[in-house]
Amino acid sequence: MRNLCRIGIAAGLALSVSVVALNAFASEPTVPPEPATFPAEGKISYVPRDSILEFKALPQYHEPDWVTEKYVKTGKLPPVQERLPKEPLVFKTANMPDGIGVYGDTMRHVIGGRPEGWNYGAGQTQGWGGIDIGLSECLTRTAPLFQVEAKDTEPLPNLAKSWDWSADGHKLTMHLVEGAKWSDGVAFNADDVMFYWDDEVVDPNVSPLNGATQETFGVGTTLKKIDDYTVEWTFKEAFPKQYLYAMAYGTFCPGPAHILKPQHPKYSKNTYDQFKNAFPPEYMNMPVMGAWVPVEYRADDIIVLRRNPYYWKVDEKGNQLPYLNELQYKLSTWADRDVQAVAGSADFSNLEQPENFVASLKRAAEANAPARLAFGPRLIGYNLRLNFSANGWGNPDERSQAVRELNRNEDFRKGVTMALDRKALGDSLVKGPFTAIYPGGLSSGTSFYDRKSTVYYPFDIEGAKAELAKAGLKDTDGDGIVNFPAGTAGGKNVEIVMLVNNDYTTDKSLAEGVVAQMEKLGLRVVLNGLNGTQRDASQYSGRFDWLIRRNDQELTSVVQNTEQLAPVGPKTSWNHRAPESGEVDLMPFEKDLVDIVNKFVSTQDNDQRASLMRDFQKISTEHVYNVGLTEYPGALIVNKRFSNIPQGTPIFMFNWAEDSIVRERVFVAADKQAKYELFPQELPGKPGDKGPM
Ligand code: BQZ
Ligand code: CA
Repeated sequence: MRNLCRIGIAAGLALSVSVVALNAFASEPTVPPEPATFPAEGKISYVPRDSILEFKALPQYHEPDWVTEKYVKTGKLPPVQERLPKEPLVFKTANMPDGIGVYGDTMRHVIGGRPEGWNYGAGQTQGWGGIDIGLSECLTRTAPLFQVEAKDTEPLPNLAKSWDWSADGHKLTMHLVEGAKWSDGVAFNADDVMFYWDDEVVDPNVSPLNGATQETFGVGTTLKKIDDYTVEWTFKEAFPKQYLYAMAYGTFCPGPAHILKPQHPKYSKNTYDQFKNAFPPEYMNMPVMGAWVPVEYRADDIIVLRRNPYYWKVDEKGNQLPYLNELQYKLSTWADRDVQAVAGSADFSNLEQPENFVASLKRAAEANAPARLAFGPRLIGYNLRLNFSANGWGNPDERSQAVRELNRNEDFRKGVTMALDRKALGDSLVKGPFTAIYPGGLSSGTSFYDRKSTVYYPFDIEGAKAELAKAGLKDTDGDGIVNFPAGTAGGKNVEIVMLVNNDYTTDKSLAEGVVAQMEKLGLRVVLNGLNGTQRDASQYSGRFDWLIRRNDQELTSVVQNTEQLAPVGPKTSWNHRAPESGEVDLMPFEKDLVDIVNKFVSTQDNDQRASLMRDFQKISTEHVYNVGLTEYPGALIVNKRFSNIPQGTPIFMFNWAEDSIVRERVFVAADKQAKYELFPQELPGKPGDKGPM
């Protein structure tokens, strides 16, 4: 009896299991598995925020001897103390890993982008890879904050040397560095700040690079000039200290108004296009506040920048920075950047494409390896983003409109996310402990991440098909691809156009993986592969159904680019914006996300902020606001001859490592200096000159 009974129970169990399988219910949502550990080096030694820099006058100042000999003594430049502000920005020696540096040498970058021109404020890229980061100085600075504990973090002063809140918290008075000059010797002041705000951010016909809009600083926020070195913000919320992050790189980096304003349509006969294109890559010596000025451009070959003789930062001995006389940007590919950095023919790379991990690790492990390679936290992630606009953003045709309606259908989104075998996607990039299952939402490497608040719909192809059926999709002509319902887009097969950045092997690998896995689900995905610049243009204008995009700061730091977490304004979300004339057609769960982000911005209570981000993570992953693909750690590769590279610098957090390592403080010890400078003892010329002075 006992045996029979046991068989009976076993059979019964088997039967019940198969019955459940037959119904093919979607597998229950769960939390993502604990990611594997990997060999992360470089523990960060945290420091107090105010141990990094200060503004103060010093008893004396110095410059490279050749600048004195060749330029000051010949009357081409005023003495260095006249080229510095009353109180320059002083980097504190205690925060410099290798202390006070010496002048000389160059840092050789390799980039995969190409310069459109120097008009950053009107949306032109200079090719990325740190070139715009070095040229653009912004009101505040956040990248070096990776070394400051999250709880006592506030953006660092930069062009804004200090700020005060009004008693009611609705006004913020900002004091600008006094007496700083553009690289052509013209004074920097509030007119530069106001031109950027009024004529590039608020002007609806201009979109600065990295997409700042008025809503980036809060709906209804205004800014006005008080005097040459004082501006005043007015906010709807009280004490929205969060916006100090938006005043850092990417979103508040003013250009030279004395050069830009005469070309702006408000002050000239130029069209907006003519304004945007008024400073092509060939236009040399564009005035900057950054440490180096472009003096040479050879298409598809190289951009060379030379030290800015008016740079407004010094070390505690009064040495005017930067220590490095030159930066080079070799115009190649992103993959080549890794190869050249480990080989020693270039000096820097953010190792962010897993396809290069093994070869880079091998080369860097060799005894005579020219470069140091150190992994940081898992902060590089990719999302598949669905265009949620059903009211005209990007002017969709009938097919694309029908896809957007599907994108807005939660059953459809669950089907898509459950059809993804994320383990296979990660393994297709690199085998080993690096990649992790990433359902979407905040990066697991950010301090706001909470795995238990992250909803993960596990890989379940049958369950995914059942979700598509619930969304009303059937393969009515039996060719393996589901069809739109009759009367929608002609009842044809569902075809989805997916925008991808062709400049990265990783973007293409993931895109091909998604296409293959969606085919099994019964969706036809067609790739639209464009280079970075064209991809950005198509994405900003909403010309996509689906988009594969590497995560930006809002998901890797939360406090930077926070407005990009949800459609808090007409043009803040990556995948849901307003059409030219109209509102963002928010879905109910998106309204919840917008509320959470707005609350996050206007509270400084750390516990409440952490709780709000847990709510954000739960709602955004439960409703599949974006479809996570994979995430993994990046590694910083820097040539061993450089000093003052902070231990454990992440390649990406508040910003990229080109910002976080504070290049203006990096130096090469005299006995290690190489003869790589292409314009030794040269300084930038006048704006528009062909080359160095
Ligand atoms: C880092 C970065 C510095 C942009 C860019 C590029 C653009 C995107 C993104 C990265 C490159 C490098 O990223 O990949 O390692 O050097 O430049 O800006 O992907 O196409 O639009 O957001 O930062
Ligand atoms: Ca079909």
